[in-house]
Amino acid sequence: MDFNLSEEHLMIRDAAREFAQTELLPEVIERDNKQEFPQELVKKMGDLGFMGIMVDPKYGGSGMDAVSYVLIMEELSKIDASASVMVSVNNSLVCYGLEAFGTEEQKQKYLTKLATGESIGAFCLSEPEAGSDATSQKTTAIDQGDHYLLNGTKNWITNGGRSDFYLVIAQTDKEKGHRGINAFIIEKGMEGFHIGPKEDKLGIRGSDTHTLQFNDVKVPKENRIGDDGFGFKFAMKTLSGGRIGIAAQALGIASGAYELALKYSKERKAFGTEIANHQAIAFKLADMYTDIEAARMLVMKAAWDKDQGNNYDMSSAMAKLKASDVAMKHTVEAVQIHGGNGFVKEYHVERLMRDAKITQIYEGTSEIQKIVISRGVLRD
Ligand code: COS
Repeated sequence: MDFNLSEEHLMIRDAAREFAQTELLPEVIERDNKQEFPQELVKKMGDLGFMGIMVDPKYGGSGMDAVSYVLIMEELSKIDASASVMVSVNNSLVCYGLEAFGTEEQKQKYLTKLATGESIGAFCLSEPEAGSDATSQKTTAIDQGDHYLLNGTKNWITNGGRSDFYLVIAQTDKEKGHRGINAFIIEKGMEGFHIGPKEDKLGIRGSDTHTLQFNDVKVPKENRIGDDGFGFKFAMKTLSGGRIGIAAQALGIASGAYELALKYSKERKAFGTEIANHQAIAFKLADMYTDIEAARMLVMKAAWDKDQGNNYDMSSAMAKLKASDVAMKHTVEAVQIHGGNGFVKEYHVERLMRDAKITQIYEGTSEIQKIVISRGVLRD
């Protein structure tokens, strides 16, 4: 057992840290206020290889492992969770989904652009009445011989307005239940595909979240991913890796808030000394550090499982459950340590607290993670 990071991993982490400090930090508050994320920054992340971290270089990716992915996600998320969710969705839902299950033609046509950051992707599973209950898809894709006819609505789609390619889950044969669900690649601009208004959110406000509408969209047969009826398993397998990304995002939000609270507590004075010298604050820092380290172990274990080729359904669910709870709990504590300043935007911790909440919700709520974990425990 070796808990040390390799030289290569340390270099990757430092590159992500440098990028986050120099490129993301300067205008992160403005982006949160204005609810936008500029295209130049997406391009820069693409140039650094952050948009196709685990993709084979033959498809334009960086060919790194899942541990590297987690390290990059943590560093970006310490500063800007809106940037990191864009990276996470593109990498672990869209690129992974296409690389693992797409045809060679689909990889050449779509993955090569997504992995370099030339194009961005979105993953469309959630619906007004099917988020956690993912088998209850109301979006339909009816087989018309040489194409499918897609109709329905998808909600809370990350990268929804700015993506070029969308992986859309839809019900082809209702009689067959989850075995009648398919996944399709939809291109922006296809007739009948409409992008709805942007959501006004509590957190990750820089990230671009939309409702999408599909009205009689003709989807060519070759845009289906996998065999007929593979769509639900495609979504589940892809989300297992996505949960490692969101767990790493939560870890980054927590450790970013911790670092700010630690620094602040060594500078701010009260009762004649730095507040870190008061046990009330020192114990909070101790709890934060311990919980963050515990979350890091679970996140790294999930990434390691993926790199080893082990099943990571359980480990990714445990990592996301733990890291998102730690992020929520300790961003609140970071605000508390900052006192009145914690409530003010320029100190960053209030944004991290708002950003933390979504990590307990998207890519499977904490309650869904407990379903996955408890089923695993009871099966063993
Ligand atoms: N990998 C491969 N197959 C999987 C799988 C996985 N991780 N998880 C489930 N499946 C398969 C099952 O084996 C089953 O197939 P068979 O009937 O052929 O055996 C099928 O999928 C249905 O599984 P199950 O019966 O467990 O479905 P449930 O309706 O009980 O739902 C949960 C299972 C709750 C785990 C699933 O719906 C889920 O993860 N929901 C949350 C989805 C989500 O993350 N939404 C957020 C929006 S996306 S940002």
